[in-house]
Amino acid sequence: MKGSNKMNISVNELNKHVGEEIVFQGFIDAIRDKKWVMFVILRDATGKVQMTIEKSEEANAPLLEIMSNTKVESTIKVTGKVVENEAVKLGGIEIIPTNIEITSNAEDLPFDFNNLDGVNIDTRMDYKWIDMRNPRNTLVRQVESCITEGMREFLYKNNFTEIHSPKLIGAASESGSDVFEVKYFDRKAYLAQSPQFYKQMALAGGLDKVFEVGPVFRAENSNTNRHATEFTGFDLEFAYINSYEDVMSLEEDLLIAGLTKVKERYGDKIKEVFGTEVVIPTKPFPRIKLKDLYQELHDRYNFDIPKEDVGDMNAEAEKLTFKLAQEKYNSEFMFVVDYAATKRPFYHMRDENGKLQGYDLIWRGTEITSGAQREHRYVELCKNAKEKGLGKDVEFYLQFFKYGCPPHGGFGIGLDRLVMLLLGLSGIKETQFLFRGPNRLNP
Ligand code: AMO
Repeated sequence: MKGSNKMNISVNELNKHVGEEIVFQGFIDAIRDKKWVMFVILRDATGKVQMTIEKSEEANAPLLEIMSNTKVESTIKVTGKVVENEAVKLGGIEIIPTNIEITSNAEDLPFDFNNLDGVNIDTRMDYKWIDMRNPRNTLVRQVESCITEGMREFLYKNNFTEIHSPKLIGAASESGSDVFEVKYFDRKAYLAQSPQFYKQMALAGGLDKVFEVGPVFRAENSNTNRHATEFTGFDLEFAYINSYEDVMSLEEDLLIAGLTKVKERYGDKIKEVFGTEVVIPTKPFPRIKLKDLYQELHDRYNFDIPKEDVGDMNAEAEKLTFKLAQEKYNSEFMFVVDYAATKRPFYHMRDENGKLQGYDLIWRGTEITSGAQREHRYVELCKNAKEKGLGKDVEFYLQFFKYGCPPHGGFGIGLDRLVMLLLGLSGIKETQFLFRGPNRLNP
């Protein structure tokens, strides 16, 4: 049976079409076959609606026949009338069909996506497209899209230009240790660990504010709840700054813009589904020097940073930093500054005393950003690179600073981590559209 060629109406638009004949397409969510009537719950990305087929109506016999031979999660095209009915729990409306076409047949599902408790996370990832049908997971994708939209909007408004840098590169982009090597015809190429060098190159090219949202690859063999081998970086860089304070200030505004958008659109739903409050921070976020942070963590929580991490943070320190941020500053965010230059990349600027002009931002116990003023002076940059023992690999990058390059700075946010923390999810596997880790390359 072929249905109408009218435009499809989605669930959230149906109430505008009461009394009209419409076409609806979606999944079959549930079939409740009663003595006198068959209720079919239909679902699309915007919600659920009831389709009601009266058994006493002779004309409905072929429709009932089709539905009796169809399993839930098959997809359907329905032509029918939208009718108001107070007794219907789903929005007080129902569709009375005149034509039904099954557009694809579903087999029995490997698990009940409506009840994911107890379903192994690996099984869920194996069948991600089924796992995603749980409305919780739809919301994760919507929130990720929404925060990206909010942050993008903010940057466009502030005259940033979006760029797209290559992910296949001829030399390791940040450091050689955690880079994926790929065969590139008869030579080697690498997957970009960050758009770092290219966003800076754009500034040397005369664009003064750039950003990129794109894939970042890290060959880190770590199985933590916040590491992936491929994630989405939200990176930006801008020129003519006075210090890394300008960079932190811009990041504050950017996050406030993104979080405000999410709260406006999904705040209530996030609270209902995840039990998490979207808190809009106020400027300025607290800042703390690493040395003072160590002291506070020692005095308050009896925590001392292990020897090998001195000059840097570790996971435990990040957790306690959140506690401190809440207790002392009534903030969920904390900027940590004054990292040891030896622990940070060579492209971060140091002042005349060798003090690093960079920072990390910790949110809800996890690092979400690294940022800095960059060393834009060719001679100093070459010196920093040499000190780190970086030779040939960064030669091409150093060239960007040889022919004039404005003072600048920027940062990179891990978008997956941002969404994970925003929703209070237990890990990055739950958060990413398709997780990539040391043991996962599929689907
Ligand atoms: P960094 O290496 O700190 O800095 O990365 C920036 C942010 O990316 C996120 N992140 C990760 N997320 C998931 N899985 C991983 N394996 C992973 N590694 C990092 C974190 C981190 O804060 N070029 C600099 C940024 C800059 O200075 O502009 C950089 O890449 O949230």
